[in-house]
Amino acid sequence: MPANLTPEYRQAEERYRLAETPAEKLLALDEMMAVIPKHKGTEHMRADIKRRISKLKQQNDRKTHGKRGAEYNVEKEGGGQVVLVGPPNAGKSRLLSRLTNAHPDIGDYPFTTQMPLPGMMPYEDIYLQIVDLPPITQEFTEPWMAAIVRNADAALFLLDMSDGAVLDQIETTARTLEKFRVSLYGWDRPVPPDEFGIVAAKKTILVANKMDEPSSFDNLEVVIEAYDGRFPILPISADTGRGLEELKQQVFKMLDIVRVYTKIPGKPPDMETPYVVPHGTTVQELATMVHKDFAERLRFARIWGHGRFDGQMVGRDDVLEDRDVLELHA
Ligand SMILES: Nc1nc2c(ncn2[C@@H]2O[C@H](COP(=O)(O)OP(=O)(O)OP(=O)(O)O)[C@@H](O)[C@H]2O)c(=O)[nH]1
Ligand SMILES: [Mg+2]
Repeated sequence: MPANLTPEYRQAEERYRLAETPAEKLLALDEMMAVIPKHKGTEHMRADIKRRISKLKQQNDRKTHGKRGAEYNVEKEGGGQVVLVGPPNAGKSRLLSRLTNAHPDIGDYPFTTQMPLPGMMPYEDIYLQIVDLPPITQEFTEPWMAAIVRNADAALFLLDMSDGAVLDQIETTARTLEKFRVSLYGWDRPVPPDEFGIVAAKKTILVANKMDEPSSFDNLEVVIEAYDGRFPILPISADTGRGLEELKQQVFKMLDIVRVYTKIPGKPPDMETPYVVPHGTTVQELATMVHKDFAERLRFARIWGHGRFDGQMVGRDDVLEDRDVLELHA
């Protein structure tokens, strides 16, 4: 089966070939893994990359006798993973504490947060994962953050709007992330062309925080003027709660996921625990998630949902929409 490798993958492979240190090799391998097309034709290649990654990590562990710097990853949970990025004191941790059940340290000094902290945000009948991160600055940005941002489904780019230098905050954060080959783009705009060998372009909302401060209003005008074309800009106050409902809705939209409820023929649907899947998922793909036997044994399906008549028969390739109820027949 052809591997159909993309230019991004070829670039990462080239970086691996040119890498001189184990750390560079590991970074390139991580990138190869992130961008390699995931289908049957690349199965062996992916296994091989994984093997090389774990071998390098083992060597690394042995060499440093466990003294290497902290490294973290955050396992995905719920319908999607959204990271909080931004400069120090923007209110990332305060926002996490408002949206989720997590209890981060919040402080009026920079670098309060030193390691990732996830929390689960309820949204209607599902949970979305929000991950608080240390700040991003030109002088110091935790190296392990790049992998976490790259691996996330989307980002919230938080700004302290009471700060007169807010345009600098945006520039510095964006430039620093680009050094780690991550770019942020407005989720409702087209994906930008790859100019710098960017490995991951992340869907983003620019979240203008601290709108309860009087100085924030003028600064908001400035940010809108400069960035309205590039990012959706959402004014909020993590303190007063202003804009947080709108934020939740936009996060759900940005993730581009749908909820599908399943139903056994002759029984009422299970409205408690939907499957949360990427928009574009087909009837056949969902059926296979419900039970692997459906891969072969699915005869037909019926859908109750938006834009369909109740119990409409649909084909395997039909694309599911948010809140569809799906009845599978083997
Ligand atoms: N007025 C106002 N203050 C806020 C708001 N959100 C956060 N703060 C304050 O801003 C300071 C920084 O908040 P944090 O949540 O710790 O900021 P952070 O972005 O997590 O900072 P780092 O962990 O250093 O990156 C704290 O004193 C918060 O109380 C807000 O909406 N309005
Ligand atoms: Mg913090």
